[in-house]
Parts: sequence; C-alpha cells; structure tokens
Amino acid sequence: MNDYSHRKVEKKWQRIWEKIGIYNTPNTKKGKKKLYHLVMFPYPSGEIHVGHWYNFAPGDVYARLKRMQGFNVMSPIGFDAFGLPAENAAIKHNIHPKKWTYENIKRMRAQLKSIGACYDWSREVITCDAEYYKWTQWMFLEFFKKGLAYRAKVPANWCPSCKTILANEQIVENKCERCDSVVTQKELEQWLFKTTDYAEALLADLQDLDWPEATVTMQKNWIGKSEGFEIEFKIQPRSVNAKIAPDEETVKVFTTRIDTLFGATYLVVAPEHPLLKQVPQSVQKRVEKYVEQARNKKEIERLSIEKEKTGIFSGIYVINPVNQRKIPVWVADYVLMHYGTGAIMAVPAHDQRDFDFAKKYNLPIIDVIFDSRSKKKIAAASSGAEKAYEGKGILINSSRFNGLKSEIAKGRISKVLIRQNKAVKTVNYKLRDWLISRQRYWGVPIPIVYCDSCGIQPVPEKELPVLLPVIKDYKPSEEGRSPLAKSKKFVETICPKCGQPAKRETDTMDTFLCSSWYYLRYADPCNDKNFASAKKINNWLPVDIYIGGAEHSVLHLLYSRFFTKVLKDLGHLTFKEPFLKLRHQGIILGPDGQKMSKSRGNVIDPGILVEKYGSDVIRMYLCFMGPYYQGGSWQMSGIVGIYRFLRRVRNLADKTIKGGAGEKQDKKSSEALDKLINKTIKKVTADIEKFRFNTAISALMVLINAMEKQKSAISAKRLKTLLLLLSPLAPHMAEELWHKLRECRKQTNKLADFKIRDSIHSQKWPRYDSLLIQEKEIVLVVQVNGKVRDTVKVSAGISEEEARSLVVKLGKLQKWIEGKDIKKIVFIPDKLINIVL
Ligand code: ANZ
Ligand code: ZN
Repeated sequence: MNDYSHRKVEKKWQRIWEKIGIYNTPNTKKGKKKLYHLVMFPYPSGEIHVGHWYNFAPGDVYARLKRMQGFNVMSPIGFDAFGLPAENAAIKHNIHPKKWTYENIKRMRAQLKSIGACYDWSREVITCDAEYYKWTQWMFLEFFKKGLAYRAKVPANWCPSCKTILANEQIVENKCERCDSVVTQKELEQWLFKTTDYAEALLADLQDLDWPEATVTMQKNWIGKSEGFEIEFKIQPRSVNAKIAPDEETVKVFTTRIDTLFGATYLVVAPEHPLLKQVPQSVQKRVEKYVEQARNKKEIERLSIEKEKTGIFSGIYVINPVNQRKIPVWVADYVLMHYGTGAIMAVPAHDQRDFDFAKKYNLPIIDVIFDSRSKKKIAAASSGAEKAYEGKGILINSSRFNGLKSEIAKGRISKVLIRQNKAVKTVNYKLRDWLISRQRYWGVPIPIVYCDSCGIQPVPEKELPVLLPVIKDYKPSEEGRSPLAKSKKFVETICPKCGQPAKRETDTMDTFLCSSWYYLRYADPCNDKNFASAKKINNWLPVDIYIGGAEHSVLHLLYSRFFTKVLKDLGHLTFKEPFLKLRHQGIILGPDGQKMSKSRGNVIDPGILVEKYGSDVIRMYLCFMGPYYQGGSWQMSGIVGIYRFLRRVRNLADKTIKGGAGEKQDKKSSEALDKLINKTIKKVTADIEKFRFNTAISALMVLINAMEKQKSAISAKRLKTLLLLLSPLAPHMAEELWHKLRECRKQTNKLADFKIRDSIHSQKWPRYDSLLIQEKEIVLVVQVNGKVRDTVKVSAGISEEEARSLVVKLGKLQKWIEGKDIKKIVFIPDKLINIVL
C-alpha cells in the first residue's frame, strides 16, 4: 500500500475515535471486570518528551490488550499543574504562572493525543483547577481536624537565591537543585503532616504489594525502622549542693548495639541537647560558641561521612551503668537531636564515626567485639587499625559477658539493665513528618485563618475553595514569606469563629499533596459535593496497575500511600493501599548513549518523529528498543527498521484486501502457518502481560516472515488475527487495515456512520488453540558408531543441531564418546542420530 499516509490515517482515526467516544469509560459495564490502568500524570512543562512517551505508549499497549481481553479499562490522564518550575519559568519569561501553565497544558494535550492512547479524556484532572484544589484544601482540613496537620517551628533548608524553603529532595550536594546556590538554614513556623504516625503501617503494608523489589527496599530504607534500646547514664554530680531535677540526673542514649556497652568510652550529645544547660561555667563560653556554629550547618553536612567530625568536651561526666566507669560527655554535630534521644554512647572500636572522632580527640578505644571470622588474634582498634570493626562477633573485655555472641549478649545485657530500670526496648524510625508549607505563589493556599482572640481557625468547608488570587507581584519576598503575604486583599479576612478581623495563612502547599490523591479524583472528576463519590471510588479503586519512572520510588508513592491510609482511617475509603501493582519504565539515553540533555544536544523530539514516521512507528519502536525496565539508547536505525516492518505488514494485507480470499496452499504449509499463528497469539499475549513488549514484537516479526513466504495472499481470517495482535502496538494502522478489509468484503458502513463496534479496538482479543500448538513428541534412537546406545524423547521436528547438542550430554553416552573426536553425524529426522567417532 504505497499510498499509505500515516499523517492522514493517524489524524483521521484519532478524530473518529474521539467523535464516537470509543475510549470513554462508563463506570460499570455489564459482565466486565474493572481494570484501573494509571500512568503518572505529567507536569505541564510545555513539551511531551521521550520519557513521557516511554511511560505512556507501552503502558497504553498493555491497557489496550486488557480492553480487548474484556476488561472495563479506565486509563485516565491529567496534569500535575502546580509547582515551582511554572513559577520560575514564568518569572524568567515575565508571564503569569497561571497563563503559562494553561497554555502549556493546551499544547501538551495535543501532543498527548498524538500518541493515540486509549485515554478517557472526559476524566481529565488538572490539579490547579479550583474545582480540584478545593478538595485538596478539604483534605488538609480533614487532616487538621484529626490532629495530623500541625504547626511547628522547624529549621528549614533555605535557598538564599530562590528565596524559598527547599525540601531535602530539592538539594543536590548541599546546593539548590535549580540555581546551584549553597543552601543555608532558617527557622520558620510551618505546617507539617504527621507521616510518622503511619510509619509502621507504611512499612508493614509493603508486603502486600506487587511492586519492584528495589522500590520496596527504597521505601523500607526511607521509613528506616531501627530496633534497639534506650539506656540511661547517670550524670556524675559536680557538687553536692547543685540543685538538679530528677529527670536531669540522667542522660538517655539510643543504641542498636547494646552488646558493645562495655566499649562505650564517652557519650556524645547533639548541640541542641537540653543537657547542655548543665555545662560547668569553666567551659560554657566555648561550648556555646560550638553550638552556634553547628546551628548554621545543614543536616546533610552534619551527617556526611567524608566531612571531618568536630566536637567539644562538655565538662560533664556520666557513669556507664554496666560497669560504673566514669566517662566524659562530648558535644558533636554528627549526632542529631531529632533522632532517637539526641544522645549516643560512643563505641569507637565498633562504630566508624565514633572511631574517627576518638582518633581526632584522643579518646580511649576499647575493643569489645572480636571478629570470629578473622584470623587475627586481636580485634581491630587496639592493634592500631585504621577502621572500626562494625560487624557482629564474640564479646571480649566485657566482664561476665565475655565469650557470648553479639546477638545473645544483646539479650543478656539488656535483661540485666531492664531489670534495674536502666534500659527500655525501643523502636525508632528515620521517617520524619512531612513539611508541607511552601513560601511560594503557585500552589494551593492553606485554608487557615489566624485570629488574635481565637487563634488558629480552619476555613469552614462551605467557604472552600480559598481561591489563589491572581496577583501581579508573585515573586518571592525577601524575608522568605510567601508572595501571597503581599496581597492585602488576600490576607485580610474575618475570623470564622468570632467575626473579628483576622489574617489568612499565606503559605501554599507542597505540590506533592496535589499528586497524593489525584488517582481518586479520576473515578469521579466532576463531583462538586465530594472529592469523589464513595460508590465510584469503590467501583474503580484501588489502581490495578501504576506505571511511572523509578525516580518517584520514594516520595510520591509514600505520600500517596499515607493519604490513602489517613482517608481510610477517616472513613472515606475502604482500602489501605492505592497502587496494587507498580511498574517502572527504564531510561532512554540519547543516540550517543548519554543521558538526554539540552546541553549535550542529544535530545530527541518525539513530535518531529511522529510527523516523519507516524505515531505507530514511535510507539512500536519504544516497545522494541529493549526490555521495558531497562530502556536503552535511541537508535534512528531502529526507527527505520520498525517503519519498514509496518510497511511489510501493509503490503501483505494489501494482497489479501485486493485479491480477495483466494488462498492456494498445500495442506502441510497451511497447517504449519496455523500452528505458528497460534503460537504467536500465545506469546504476544503473555509477553504484553509481563511488559515484555520487545519479545512480543519479535514474535510478530517471525510471523510476518512466515506469512510473506506463502505462495499466495493470506486468508482474510489470518489477516484479521494478525491485525488484532498488532492493534495494541500500532492502533492506527491496524484500524485502517481492519476497516479496509471489512470494506472490501462489504462488512461495514460508510465512515460517517462508523460505530464503536466497528472498530478493531472493540474486538475480542484472539485466543489460541492449545491443542494445535502442542509439540508432538517422538523417540529418537541414539547410536554411536552404528550401535544403539540410548533413546531420548524429543519434540517432533527437532533439528540436527539441536539433537546433537542434546545427545552429547546424555549420561549413558559418556563412556563411549568422552574425550573422543566426533568425525561425523548421521541424522534421520524424527528417527535416528548416529555419532561416528
Ligand atoms: C552505640 C553503637 C555501637 C552504635 C556500635 C552503633 C554501632 P540506626 O540503625 O541508624 O538506627 N545514633 C543513635 N542516635 C543517633 C543520633 N541522634 N544521631 C546520630 N547517631 C545516632 O543507628 C543507630 C545507631 O546510630 C545507634 O547505635 C547510635 O550508635 C547511633 F558499635 O550506639 B550506636
Ligand atoms: Zn476569632
């Protein structure tokens, strides 16, 4: 079909599909099981790039297979439209963020449509629409009423150039992700969500999910459950007269290695630790100076292993509860106040950070764990080693616990201390509460009012949404306050409780909030009474399969899981996990094998390629380029290869369409072709289900080769099967050929009357005949030098090569052929193989 114009054909079908609403998803379809297929919705940067295509196109292949298999598939799309980039770009180009965002959305919508995916556009969700963020605000208030949203003064990462607070993930090597300025610290009253209340549930429920193992591990590490003990060290009183409250008589440390207690040669407290109120006068000035310095450091810097540890002696001593030894207390910023108890027992022989610190400040190092696997008689530190031994082993220098294994010693030592009320078992999590305040314009206003007499007041539900005002000066203010603070009209309001003048909260929400519940809204996107009706939610959710980049492994997924759990506990949902199955696409590199970036000039523009080769080609190329989870580097030759392949399919179809159904074939080759077709159905189905798109396409290529070898045109029936198999991958071309075939056989109406049921995408997915593809088995006689030595069962039609490599491994044959040269093989297909030595 030389007159095939992908430009015309693809546009035509996209238009018709839209007109007949073939991809609109009714909430229920009689007799059909629902399948919620979700791709991570894009940020409206203005351009759909190759990475988006790689998420969306193969995902769409899967969704289309499921539709044809009889599922009621919902595949929605929308835009994650609030956030910093809009604002920065808007500032740079001097255009309002709102205008910028909606213009981008308009462009991207068209680009998205060119993919030819089965999206139900009637469910489109845009997070910066007031109808949407009204519910984001509503959810904030739900969290607030439950005590899960609270205000606190928190040291925040501050970018002096962007003049905004940064989340940890916006910092790369101590610098602002966007502008590269060095990040500093600033204390601000901000809003937080109590994610820590859900630490255990977020961890425990991971086990029910069909998610990539690496992602589950990342979530686990982020939550960071750590089991250990809090141990009390008595403070050595300095003078009998000093008045000290009972709770100030001891310092608690958190340790996961109570087995190393005899090796604790000093304690370290965080610079923010309350113990420092007890610092003796003689060192007070010096300690204060150190604490001040530490305060200006960022957490990442404080924790960095490479950075040299600093610290100072506090002048305080404590008593080790297990052996009554007096040890000094130091202050050092490598201990963080918000983790554990903000104090540690330092065991330099067995903790590298403590080791480095002890070396630097000449503190004693005592070995208490002997590496039982090491050949050395003496443990690391005392032999002058450069490193701490952090592993487990046998206890030494630990009085009556000597000779015990670490794990057993943990039990024994803790038992003694617990009995004396000097230790308790504790669990700590690395997970922190979620800082949701942003001092930025382009986000959801936090629906809170401050009243001088009534304090913090939630905006009443009926007054939602608190609209984000269109202001002229949306650039961040110097003091780190939100740009909204500059809008008098916005700020000044009345207290919902007492009616007196009050002020609105001016911070906006982290955009991760917007994307934490959008998958719920798709179930019922136009609902103005509720974020979605319970019925529709139960109809569609949870999401059956979620596809997106692995870069969202931690935060977006964790926050969405948190939202789902909270909403469930508040009685709004009935399930506790939002995404049952998760798959990540790999990364596509530029043609040079390097990460695609504008500066390298190796960025591929899918829009241009769609023009030149067609959407079907790009879709299939993406599916074919490598294993989906791996990705690969972009090869123009591969595109051309797919382009030619589809042309061959068209030529093949053309013969059938033009020549009618006249198939002349001998019975044997006809049977062989049927067998191959059935095998291909089986393979393509299984491969797409498992996201092995590349091998599904390989199987189709094999089939096309065989079909081309036929003497005459293939039958319409066979062509139909081929087109059906191809239709998820190349939906436009398959539709066109399907229609042509029906037209020539007078099975269809005029295009103007095209109905949903006429479409190839409304047909049933082909089934294979399992009997037909069963391999027949035969018994092959195995001879050596003409004498029968064995027999083997093999599948009929086995080749000489396959048979040879199989029989030379047979146990019974070894004594005849081992170490000998094979001179010749005599092979009688499906009967006999004779090895001549
Ligand atoms: C003594 C010890 C000996 C420790 C040893 C380790 C090895 P995870 O697994 O991360 O929970 N630690 C406790 N609180 C800390 C804080 N606020 N800031 C910095 N470090 C802190 O690690 C727990 C271990 O990290 C604890 O166990 C403590 O050091 C340290 F051979 O106590 B360990
Ligand atoms: Zn009031």
